[in-house]
Amino acid sequence: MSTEAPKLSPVEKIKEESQFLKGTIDTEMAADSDHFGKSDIQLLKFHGTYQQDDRDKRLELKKAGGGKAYAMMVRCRIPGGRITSEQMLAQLDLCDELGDSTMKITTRQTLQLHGVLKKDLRATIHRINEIQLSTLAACGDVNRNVMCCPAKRADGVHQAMVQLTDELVTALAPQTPAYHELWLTDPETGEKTLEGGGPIVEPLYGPTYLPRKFKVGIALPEDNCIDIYTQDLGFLAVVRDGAIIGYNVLVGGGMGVTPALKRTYPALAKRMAFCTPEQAVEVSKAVIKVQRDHGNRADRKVARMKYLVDEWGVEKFRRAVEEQFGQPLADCEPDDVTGFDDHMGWQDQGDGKWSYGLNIENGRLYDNDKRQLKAMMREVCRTFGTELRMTGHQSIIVTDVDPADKDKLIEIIKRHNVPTTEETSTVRRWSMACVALPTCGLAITESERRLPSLIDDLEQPLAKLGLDKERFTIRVTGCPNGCARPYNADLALVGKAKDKYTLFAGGGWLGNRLAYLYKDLVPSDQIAGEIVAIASAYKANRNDGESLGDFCARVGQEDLTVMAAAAPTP
Ligand code: SRM
Ligand code: SF4
Repeated sequence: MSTEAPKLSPVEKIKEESQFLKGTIDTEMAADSDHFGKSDIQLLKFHGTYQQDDRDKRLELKKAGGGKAYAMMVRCRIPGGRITSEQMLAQLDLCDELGDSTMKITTRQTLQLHGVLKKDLRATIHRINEIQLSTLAACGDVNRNVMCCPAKRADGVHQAMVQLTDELVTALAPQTPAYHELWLTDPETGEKTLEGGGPIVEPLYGPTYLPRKFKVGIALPEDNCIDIYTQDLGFLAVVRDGAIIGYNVLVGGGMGVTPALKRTYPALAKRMAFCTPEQAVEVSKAVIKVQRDHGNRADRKVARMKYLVDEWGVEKFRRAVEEQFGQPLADCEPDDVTGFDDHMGWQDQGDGKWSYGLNIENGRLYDNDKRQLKAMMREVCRTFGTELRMTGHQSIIVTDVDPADKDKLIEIIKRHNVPTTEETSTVRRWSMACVALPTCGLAITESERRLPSLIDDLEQPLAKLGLDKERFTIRVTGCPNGCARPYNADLALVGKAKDKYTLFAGGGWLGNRLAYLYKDLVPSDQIAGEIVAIASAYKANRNDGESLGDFCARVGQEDLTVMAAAAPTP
């Protein structure tokens, strides 16, 4: 048997030779071309930007003998989805001036601009930093945006979670000065135009960073709105007498799968150990170091930490973490996920102020003749000037609303023809879709552009079945990578082939169970019928108080197929 170490993936070499993510981005940026070369595309991800092309235009451009309509996606890092009104206004200006005039609230509580031309990239990232936001580590083989329950509450529990979020962001951020050199320095004079940047060392990551992307989330047992079981590293708050005494640490969640490769699969995180609030940052560093040193750097398809956790088993993984941490950790407390609050509608903050969660369909902010979401957002920001918080379901919470101003907020929303949360059907409110076409280079099918009409087709039949108030998640993605976390939803559609989807059932809104493959290659125009049949079977056969996902999980794929075929059409 050969003892030779497996050949490293090409991305490892790019990282190693990049001088801490500098590469030749600067030279390429100065070049005339409308797009970046292969190596720099990989490095740019760490700086929060992806090179894409408008896929709606591919055919037309090909026929005309031209290239591609290249543009950059620029993603911010917005810990816990917290953003000021000024920052939101500036982002909206950016999307109009340098982007494609729309903005996307992502499934990890942050914002994405699309359609930024290469020539405008430096100005875009520079302006984002001017408003005290960053794009560093929004993508790439590092820790990404830290998710945290976005509810604004006057209690110590939520404040402690926010504090941990910020501590993690600082502790796990890359230190490379390349970011500041590239985006925050005047290209002509070399003068620093914004402060920042450390020495050329990465004490946590080292020169080749992590084998793959890494994601952290913080949740409460009764409120798993950030989907803790899908994170590489999750901190589940353990609350006693109204205070967080520590966290159950979960490791090795992840959604991505390549169906043709049996070695890939979605996985729920495993409960590993308990840590105190004071230990949490060092524990997260220890977990990252274990993945840094032992994660797979040869095959990016199995490089996420979930594969290491599974290969070793959680006990061996825990021992390695404890070794890095320098002392043993306590066992998990019994606390586990029991609820999920999407924070939509009015919620009392407990300090005399109110928060209003507004459902933003698939997180897309745009203006057209029918709806003016951007204009609405601008007026809300200018009128209230308060902090906004983005949710893990691609929606937004306006915080700190005075009770006397509640009607004013609703009036602004309605005047821009945006449905209030109360006017939004339950099925629409609990659905979400990833970006997919036309910008995502990996999309196989439509997702964000398909879901609204699918929901239109479901609303009436669900009402006829008396299920219009029933809460269940429908999540759609344009490929199996799972950006809208489909594999733990009640129902999910995953793009598999042109206009065909795999239908999954049996996850649940709690997020702690994987769904099973119900039907493969369902044509787009048959999806609504399939879902209505499942809903009808659920109506006829459910147990008292049973949710849709629980029902599907209980009966299983075969029986569900039979029941759905026999269920009356509403
Ligand atoms: Fe994602 C890749 C969009 C959350 C799993 N994701 C991509 C790329 C960058 C496509 C690419 O690599 O070329 C997509 C850009 C599309 C576009 O046009 O903007 C993309 N992912 C998104 C967003 C914007 C979806 C959305 O509509 O909100 C989300 C941005 C989150 C953020 O702000 O950071 C987004 N992606 C997720 C999530 C959900 C989560 O993190 O909670 C997942 C599943 C969890 C996980 O990571 O396992 C996810 N994205 C992936 C994967 C599969 C990773 C894997 O382990 O196999 C890829 C492909 C890859 O990395 O190779 C991917
Ligand atoms: Fe693109 Fe696939 Fe992610 Fe959707 S799930 S954004 S299609 S990579």
